Amino acid sequence: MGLTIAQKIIKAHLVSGEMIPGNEISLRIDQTLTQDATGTMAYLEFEAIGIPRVRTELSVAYIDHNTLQSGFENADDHRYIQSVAKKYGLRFSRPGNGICHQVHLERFGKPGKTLIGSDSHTPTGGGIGMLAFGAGGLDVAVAMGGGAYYITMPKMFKVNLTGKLRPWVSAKDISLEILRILSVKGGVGAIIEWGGDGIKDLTVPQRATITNMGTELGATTSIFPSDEVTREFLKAQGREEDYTPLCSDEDAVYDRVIDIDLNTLEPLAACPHSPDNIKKISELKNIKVDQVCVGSCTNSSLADMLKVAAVLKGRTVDDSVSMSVSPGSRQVLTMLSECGALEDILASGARLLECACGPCIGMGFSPNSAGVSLRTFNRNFEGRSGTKDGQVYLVSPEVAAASAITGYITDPATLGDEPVITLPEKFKINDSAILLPADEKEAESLQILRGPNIKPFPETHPLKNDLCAELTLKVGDNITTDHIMPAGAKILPYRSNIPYLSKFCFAVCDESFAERAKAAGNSIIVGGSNYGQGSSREHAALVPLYLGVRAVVAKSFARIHVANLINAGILPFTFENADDYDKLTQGEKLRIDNVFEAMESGKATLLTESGEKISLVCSFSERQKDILKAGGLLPYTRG
Ligand code: MIC
Ligand code: SF4
Repeated sequence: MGLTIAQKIIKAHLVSGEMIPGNEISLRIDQTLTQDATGTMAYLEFEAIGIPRVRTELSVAYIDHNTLQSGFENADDHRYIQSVAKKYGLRFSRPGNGICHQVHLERFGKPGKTLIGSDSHTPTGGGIGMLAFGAGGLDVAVAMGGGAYYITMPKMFKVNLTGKLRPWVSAKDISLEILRILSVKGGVGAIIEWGGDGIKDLTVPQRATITNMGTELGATTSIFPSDEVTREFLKAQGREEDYTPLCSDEDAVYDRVIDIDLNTLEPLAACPHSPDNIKKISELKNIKVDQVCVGSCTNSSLADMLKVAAVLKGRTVDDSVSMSVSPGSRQVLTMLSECGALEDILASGARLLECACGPCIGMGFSPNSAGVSLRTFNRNFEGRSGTKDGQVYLVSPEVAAASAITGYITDPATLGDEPVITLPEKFKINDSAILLPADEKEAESLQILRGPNIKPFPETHPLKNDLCAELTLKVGDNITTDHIMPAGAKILPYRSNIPYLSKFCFAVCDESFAERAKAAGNSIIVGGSNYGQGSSREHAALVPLYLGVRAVVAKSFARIHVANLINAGILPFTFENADDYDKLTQGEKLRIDNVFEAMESGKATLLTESGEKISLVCSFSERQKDILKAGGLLPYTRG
């Protein structure tokens, strides 16, 4: 039987396990990346593991999330990460150099390699034929130390693209269309391979837009073949030698095949507050726009920026609209400036923000009260923008620019012919903002620079056989890690200070949760389906651990979050019968007895205060059982 692209890469990197969907497998990891919001914790964990030098082919520490530096906290964390990178053998991408995924694609990504990153959009690398996964910081720390990365062997989905995108329709619309088809849970447990005749016209940055947003499907990752388009991109980045062709076998078998005819696609939008709440732009009539933001790791390539500049050229942003543009990297910004397109953007009245995540993670540029914000980003979860009642729509750069001009959600086709943009044959290469590590000898004497914002890792507890705890919070379906551990300019500086962060845990859903959980001592959270979707932030597990959460019982879990719960020593259980969710009431006392036995049999019983017995299921590999018994991955790894 032939193999899919992902199966080929998995086979070449398999350390343990059988490639049977549902089985736990582990993979050798060639490259890692971190960003600063998850990086400080990941490097503290790496230090705690105690390995003197990273053992990957390449590890890069990016600074792109917490670039506001409104106090000493971020500056201290950046200095800490820089000193770690220099000592332990990582490259360090300075603040301002760009968003991790964009820079990694430009400068480091290689077809056929494995990459894990402490950021859920690491699958962006799939645009260049990498097998790239988002992971919790601890998993990245272990991989940096040469340890394998464990996943559940996924199913294989294939999306066949036929035809050609019509004018004004873009890669973002393909991402939104697949979200419409599959929903935010439709990719759970699967790797999505993109193929068909239609991909030959998609450039690497367009492909990367699609693999980036595959994260919103809940997919393990997404991948494109490595072909002539890939070679051209690598050549333009001055690294054609990194090219290797990669495609699936003719007789590869897929669990599901989805066809999309590009000729029929129209500009789309994900409406508030979920990336799968898809409508056609043509259906969104008379919606006044207050804010437009172009950028993020989804749509900040040179081509995206040139398109926006071409639409804005000779026009002005409507008086009622505030518009921001954040190029994805210093390379993009430099080239935009050199070709004069930056002038067109500035002349229109748009504001230029630095090459960083910025508004995407609520680092400034929050919308006005109840304001409608059109963003070329990948997530529009409630409150993520920093404005709780902000109405965020996810759209393509083309729709964003057209709407900025008119002040209403606008189909760009109403502006006339789509401007033609030309991409350079060679990108401008200047890696001066990527600092190299010290050599091993010099590294020995280097000091790690720590600031007072770095607080100790939460206390871990070896697992007890009986669990008696209060149900301190009951939440619904599709709870995101932005609900569990919000981000934004006010909180992000404290990513290395779990006690401080804990005050904001679940604040979007229930401001009194943190106090209640602390008072309860031990607690259980009950959730609906797809619990923990969204970001890879392990803080969404470490903070509950700090607050005494010992188990989460849900209808189903998102992949990275459930791994983070286990890594934090928190038990994830699912309802055997989803309707039993309704039988539980916040505030009641719950018991789960014989936890060790339950881990072996895969079946547990939850006893409620009223004497009700609810059947739960769990499925842990031997390794996961040992991690849970030890009280988490850190005590397990330390031994
Ligand atoms: C996000 O887009 O939500 C983030 C911020 O990039 C996160 C990482 C984090 O929380 O630091 C992600 O996607 O993993
Ligand atoms: Fe940054 Fe937004 Fe991309 Fe997350 S999704 S890495 S916050 S740009």
